[in-house]
Amino acid sequence: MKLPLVELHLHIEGTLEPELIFELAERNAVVLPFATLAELRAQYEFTDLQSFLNLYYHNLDVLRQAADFTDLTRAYLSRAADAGVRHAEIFFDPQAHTSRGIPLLTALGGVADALGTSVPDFGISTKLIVTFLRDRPANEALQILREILASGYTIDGVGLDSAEVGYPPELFEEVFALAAANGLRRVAHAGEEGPPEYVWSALDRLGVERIDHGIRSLEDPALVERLVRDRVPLTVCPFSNVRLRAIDTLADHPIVRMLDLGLLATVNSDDPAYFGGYIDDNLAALDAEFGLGPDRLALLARNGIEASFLDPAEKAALG
Ligand code: ES4
Ligand code: ZN
Repeated sequence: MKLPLVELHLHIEGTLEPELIFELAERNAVVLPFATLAELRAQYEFTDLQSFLNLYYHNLDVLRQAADFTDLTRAYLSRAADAGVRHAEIFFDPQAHTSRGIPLLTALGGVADALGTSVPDFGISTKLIVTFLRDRPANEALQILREILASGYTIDGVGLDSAEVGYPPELFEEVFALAAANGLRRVAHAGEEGPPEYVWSALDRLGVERIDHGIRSLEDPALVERLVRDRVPLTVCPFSNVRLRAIDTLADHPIVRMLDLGLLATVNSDDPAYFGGYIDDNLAALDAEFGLGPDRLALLARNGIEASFLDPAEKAALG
């Protein structure tokens, strides 16, 4: 029996596989700067977060109509079902689309359409977390959140992503306060490339319930103590950390140390089309590298369930 997996750190835009880029380019008559899949794949060598983000935002140019967003999301759900994912809390970056002229509700509507039938079609329950690009103005994020709240679409939470260093969480206090006032769950990328201070700020100024990545928290023992005490989940993405050079090699990854410290660490895929695999691939590689064995693999699966935004009865039903 496959472990019941929960995916808590997955950018839907980061599941755009090279084959689908070419298919959508043809559908929408977009001229790509790459002639072949091999030429595109040759771009997937990253030196840091920004070098990845440049390609990630660029490739999104092929997503034009609501159906494109639906197809992208359904392709992810299909792959996730194969991995044993039973519940996914999915990030969606509105500004990656509005900033290039795609209407907010075209993009959001297309994703929401696919999520609306994820249980009957794929056996996966889902939540939708709208993530704001921290390297764009907080006012723009506020405007988009207000539009979503007025739109009739239901979202479950808000998050913060994109280039981290130089864009501390507290810039988004007003956005997160509005989200909290509307009953939305709150998460933020912090401590990916940025310092432990950004993790403190995400917790104390934005009131986030989970930290996305958070690997640099290990540099600050007082922060580790806080995260352990409050059982604040960290959504860790090993392949991402290695491919974006936050960690040298998988053998250097601190996931086992995090578990040993008592942190509520989970394993997730981030941008699987870019980083070499999905949640099952991440877990298999960690198992091969560290000999996790069935007990620690099961612990990681249980941590994912605990760290989710499901209610207690739904958590119990999963595992
Ligand atoms: C991201 Cl790996 C990562 N970090 C920050 N922002 C992102 N957006 C998509 N992937
Ligand atoms: Zn991420």
